[in-house]
Amino acid sequence: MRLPIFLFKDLSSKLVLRWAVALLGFSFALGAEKPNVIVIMADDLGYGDISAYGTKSFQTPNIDKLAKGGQRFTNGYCSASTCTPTRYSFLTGTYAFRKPNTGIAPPNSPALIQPGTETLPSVMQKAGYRTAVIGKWHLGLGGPEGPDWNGELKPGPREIGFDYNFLLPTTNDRVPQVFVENSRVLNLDPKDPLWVGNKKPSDDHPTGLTHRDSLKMDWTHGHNSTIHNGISRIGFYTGGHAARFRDEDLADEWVNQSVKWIEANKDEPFFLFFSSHDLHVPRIPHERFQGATDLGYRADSIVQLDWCVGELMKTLDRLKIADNTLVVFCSDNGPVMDDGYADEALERVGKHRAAGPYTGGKYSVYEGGTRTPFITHWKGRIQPGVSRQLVSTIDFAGSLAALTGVELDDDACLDSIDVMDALLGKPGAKGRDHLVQQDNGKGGNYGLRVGKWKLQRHDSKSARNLVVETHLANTKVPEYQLFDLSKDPAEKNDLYAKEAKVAKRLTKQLAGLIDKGRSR
Ligand code: NG6
Ligand code: CA
Repeated sequence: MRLPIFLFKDLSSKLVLRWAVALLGFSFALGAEKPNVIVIMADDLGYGDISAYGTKSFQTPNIDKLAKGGQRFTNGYCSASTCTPTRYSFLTGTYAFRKPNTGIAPPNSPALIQPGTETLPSVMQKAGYRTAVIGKWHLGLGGPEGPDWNGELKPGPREIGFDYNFLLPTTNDRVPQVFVENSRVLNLDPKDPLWVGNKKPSDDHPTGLTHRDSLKMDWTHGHNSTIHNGISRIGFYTGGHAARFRDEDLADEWVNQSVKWIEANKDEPFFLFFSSHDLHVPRIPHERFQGATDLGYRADSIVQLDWCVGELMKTLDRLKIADNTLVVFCSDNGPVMDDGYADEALERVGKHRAAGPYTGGKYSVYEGGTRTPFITHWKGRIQPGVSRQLVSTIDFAGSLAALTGVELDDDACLDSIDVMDALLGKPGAKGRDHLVQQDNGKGGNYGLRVGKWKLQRHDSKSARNLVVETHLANTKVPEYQLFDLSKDPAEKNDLYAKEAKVAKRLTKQLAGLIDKGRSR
């Protein structure tokens, strides 16, 4: 029996199509690589804060080793100069300024990333990875009414792509001092429920104001509410005593939990977001690191962070997975000296310049706010060297999707660019051609980096720009400024009027990038 010719034709073209798709998929999968990935994100670490980036005031041998054996970026950025917006865009691949309420999250903040959002970890899950976040979260927990501290803290990381989480909920200068493992507060005694709020729970509740003399580290601004471990914090809490940790033990806990999780997942591709709290305030390093430097607890916390990096790398070597693991080291925003506690960071800074050659730091859209240490390391795979390519923490979603063979939906990760080849240090590989920087997202302060040019835009008249070299200062700046970073890395010489053509082009480009709602 002969099939009618049109049916045969139809069948064959369908088959050919199917083979073509299968073949394509096969070659795509062949091209895909699935190394383990660890992103180590420091907190408030500036461009000049480690010896590999120039400080001579103390040593960071483990991070230096990472830099020496991998690519050390001199144009590596986080996307914002405070924590929450950088972390939001790191995980979602979308600039935080596109979303309302993504500034510094308060203790009772609801989850800022909604379930269903494509995220860096959900991309990795699609690629077949096991995923975890261990350390500081600061992206809110729970539904619109905020976290149910004594119940299930959902949505949280596990609803947006992480298989496992072991967290400090916000920052350690904010209440409460408890760990969240998956969706629950760890070691919580139901007979001693945890209450968290922004009003004093009773008249006799001790605070940093009423019991200032009892504090082991004094506050300088804010941070004068509930006291735990001799340190007063932002916000109030009662109960949950069995669940509370000591500030001194945080770094050890992150390392222990990470080593345990890596050991348990070493046989599958894994993605670990190691979210250090060092060197955020209150800077209370473990006793064995107190006095490690001559600069006080701020630099001692950097040495503690360096130890953490060393422990993670040792673990990879011990498990013989270092040559199959891409390690990234970065920061969530630039440096700050006095961020609310009297820890002598400024008094003992000496010749150390936390932001390196750059002006500004945390809270600022000067380069010091977002240009930070940025290192990629993959033993045997990334050739050691220094890269001048422009890369940002916002690019990991797009870059790792490309590496692992996951196709991003058009409406996902709206600003995450595939710069994987640059991250891997491939010769001739290009990074981004532009990058938008922001501060905390409330004031409308932006930076636009294009080649050697840097445009600043300050929508608010009272733009805050903290200059770390001297003291916390509110500097008044014009609405627009333009700098040539090749000649003026410190952004001192405003060329906005003199270079009118460039100024006009970049002003328009920045407005377009903000208004268009996406840049990918
Ligand atoms: C500020 C805090 C500062 C720090 C920052 C968040 C005061 C006076 N200042 O509001 O200490 O906690 O928020 O830092 O309370 S971040 O790195 O998490 O963005
Ligand atoms: Ca931070």
